Amino acid sequence: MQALAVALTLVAMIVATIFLTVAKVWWFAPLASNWGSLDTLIVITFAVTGLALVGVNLFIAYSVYYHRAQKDRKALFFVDNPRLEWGLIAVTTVGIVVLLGPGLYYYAQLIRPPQNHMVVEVLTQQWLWSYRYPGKDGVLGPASIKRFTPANQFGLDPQAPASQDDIPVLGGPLALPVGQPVLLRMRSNDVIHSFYVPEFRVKWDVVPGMVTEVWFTPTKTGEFQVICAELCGVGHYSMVGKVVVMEPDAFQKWLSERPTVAQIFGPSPKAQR
Ligand SMILES: [Cu+2]
Repeated sequence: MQALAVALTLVAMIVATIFLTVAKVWWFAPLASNWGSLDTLIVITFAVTGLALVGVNLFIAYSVYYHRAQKDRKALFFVDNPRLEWGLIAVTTVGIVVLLGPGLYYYAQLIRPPQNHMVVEVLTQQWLWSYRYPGKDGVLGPASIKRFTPANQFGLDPQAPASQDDIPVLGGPLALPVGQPVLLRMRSNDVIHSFYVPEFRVKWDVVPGMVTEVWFTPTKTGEFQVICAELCGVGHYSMVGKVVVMEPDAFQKWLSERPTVAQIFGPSPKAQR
């Protein structure tokens, strides 16, 4: 009776799992970037791990019920079974190759931004998302944590020529033109954070002491949320930012209305000369 209850519970779990997956009860947020391939990757992962989950649990349910303890029944003992072991090795190998192959293919794309990408810097700190646009020269001026002050949270060098036209946006939002590949160069002022926009299928760690990069192309206009996906202190839950994807004209207008470093800090002596 006990064995039957355990076996039926396992079968009920398998049925519920398949139902929740096929009915898409918990599913991806609507896609708003070029990374639809990531959804394919996750579905492949669900298929491989799902087959393993169903197969293993059905086998356990079968074993628990049909080989339950009974009077006068003796356990069967055998030392090894090479055929069974080689079979399991083969099945596991196929599973790992199917999981790893598409993942590596996708990763190779993820780390190579297209030629025509624009660059935006992401600066994280407890518990704020900030951004910096390189301005007309397309070059981000130097920045260092050593220059950090409450008035200069990006640690910018306001004297550097490349900094003059940079556009810092403390506290966001992150505005982006639709259809334009963007490379995020991300750094942190304090601890590890993680840039996560579910609709973009982008989740990438921001690590103090280094610059991490990720790229994507937003494909839909609208507002999205950046969520910090790395537990980063007591304010982690509130580390939410806004991303606004605009038509290219609206984006250029938005950007031209933001003050540049030269306007915020005053023009540098070098630039005046
Ligand atoms: Cu964070």
